[in-house]
Amino acid sequence: MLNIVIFGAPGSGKGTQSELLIEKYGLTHISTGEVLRREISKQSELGLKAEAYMSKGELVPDFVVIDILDNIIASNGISKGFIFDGFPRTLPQGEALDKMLDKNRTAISVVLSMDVEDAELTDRLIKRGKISGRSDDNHETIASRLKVYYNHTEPLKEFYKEQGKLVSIEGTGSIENIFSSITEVVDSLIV
Ligand code: B4P
Repeated sequence: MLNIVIFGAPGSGKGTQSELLIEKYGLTHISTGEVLRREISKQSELGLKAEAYMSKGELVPDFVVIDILDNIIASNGISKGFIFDGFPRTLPQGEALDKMLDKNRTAISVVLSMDVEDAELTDRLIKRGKISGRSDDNHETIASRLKVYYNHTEPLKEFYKEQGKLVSIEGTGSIENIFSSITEVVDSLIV
């Protein structure tokens, strides 16, 4: 199985590159952000809880997203592999993911860390907000999401570096060129 974690700050291109990866490698895409946004649009109990955090740029509590992940992995059974997009975002989520995969006798193959400067991240998210109308893509919320990223998510880099799974990807430039650096890494794992 090929299990890819696509990792990076908000706006670093995780969702964008995941779409290309699914198409090329036929993996099952798991985006916790998308799952949560779907629940918000349904105004489900989970969605209403999640919205309170997301609209402020905060992370949804670990136990909520870990539970979501556990259910998705269990209901998908054994596939060709997964792309984890936007999960894990905290150390406890990283530890939980290792356990969930281990339970299914598999493991993370690689963690692709998308490197992009803060000014570029903000610029991209502001642009996306104008098109998509996403309520968390405004200056104030973006600043808080970046702060949350550096405080809670970035420490995971060390966790994966110690496991020998972290690969840094230059995340600035054309979407095609970035994808081509990613496929170089992924193809080297397949052959
Ligand atoms: P996510 O949905 O994961 O979204 P994101 O981090 O904001 O964006 P992403 O990195 O996917 O950017 P994209 O490719 O779209 O999270 C949203 C929120 O959900 C979080 O803030 C949190 O509250 C909550 N959440 C999700 N997962 C959670 C978890 N595990 N635990 C707790 N809370 C969780 O790219 C952004 C823009 O840039 C797009 O418009 C794109 O077109 C553009 N772009 C991409 N690549 C580009 C390039 N190379 N050049 C120029 N523009 C580019």
